[in-house]
Amino acid sequence: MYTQSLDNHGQAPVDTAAEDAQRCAQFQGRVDLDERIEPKDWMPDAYRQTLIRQISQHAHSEIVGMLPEGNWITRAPSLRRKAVLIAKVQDEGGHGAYLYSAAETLGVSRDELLEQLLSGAAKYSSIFNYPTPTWADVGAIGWLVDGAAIVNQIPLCRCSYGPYARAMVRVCKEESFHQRQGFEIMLALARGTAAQKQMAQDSLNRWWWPSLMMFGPNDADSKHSAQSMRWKIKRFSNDELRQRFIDATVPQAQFLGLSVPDPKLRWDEQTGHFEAGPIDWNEFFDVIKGNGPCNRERLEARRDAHAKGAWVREAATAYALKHRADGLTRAA
Ligand code: FAQ
Repeated sequence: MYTQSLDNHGQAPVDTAAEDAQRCAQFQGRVDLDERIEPKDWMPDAYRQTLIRQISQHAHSEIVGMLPEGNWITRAPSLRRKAVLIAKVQDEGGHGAYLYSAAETLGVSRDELLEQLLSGAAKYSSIFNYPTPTWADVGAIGWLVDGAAIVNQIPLCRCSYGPYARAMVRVCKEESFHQRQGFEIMLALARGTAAQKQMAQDSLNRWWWPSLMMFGPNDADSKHSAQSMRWKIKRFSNDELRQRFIDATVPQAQFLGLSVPDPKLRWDEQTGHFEAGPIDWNEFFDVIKGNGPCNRERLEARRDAHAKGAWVREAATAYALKHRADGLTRAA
């Protein structure tokens, strides 16, 4: 399509469609060469919007993800467990903060993103809509949920968008500590009394299938994967990463002496992979539509925390304005 602007000063008309196609081709060329895209670089709008969607959903997941484990801070079974759990939950808050900052480099404001979360318009990971009724759930979250997060996020360290990739490097280091603390809780319970081992088994039963769902729908139903892989935002498909997680985690469950709650799970000698039974996708889609066991509770907790933090934001704004005014007075 030709567009001729009124102030073109008699020059030849600009073919914006052709110009855009050329820029898109150049952009894809940079991606294909594994060059990092930085905030001030030209990028197709759809690439920008895909990143804003994925990074903000990821940030919201970290923030909402503080709630299920935060529930156990006051009831951790020892001072050491309490200190470790506080540090872990605080790390998740930090991950949320880096990710909101990475999203802001794409031209969206943190206030806008928070509004989308609090209004219920934005998605966050399905996994955080499940309850944590026992201490073993804290172990299962660390072992399985952080374990799944690592499998998903290690390839994101090579994502084509620089600020997201760099944030992921630190996040993955911390997730690795989180996964180990979770596994260590499970190990202590699995080697404890019969009741403790049962508690560990029950939590594995609760978290196994939702952890597999974290990787997103099957490849055939994943509407964003093909384009995100062309742009090297995603490096592997949902099913590839899910399989990687199953292959790494089943032997860990065997080491713990716990049973994976999947009667169809079997080792396939030919492929060299564990073959899992079918996932209940109705449950997954129900949870992401807002009908999981804890969706309402999680959003209410976030809204309540946001409202109670209003005075902190007001005080910080007043402080920043005062210092700006002081600076201007000194400069004058
Ligand atoms: N939950 O076409 P795809 C953590 C949505 S962080 C909810 O396959 P995509 C750390 C998807 O958004 C956990 N929604 O989408 C921690 C899309 O909806 P839309 C979070 C999901 O983006 C540990 C639709 O389905 N990690 O655990 C889910 O290509 C412990 C179609 O799906 C990340 O966010 C889901 N599980 O692939 C914290 C990692 N799956 O937007 C505290 C970065 C899919 O069209 C304690 N994100 N959907 O309305 C990603 O890698 C990707 O976004 C996927 C989904 C793989 C999650």
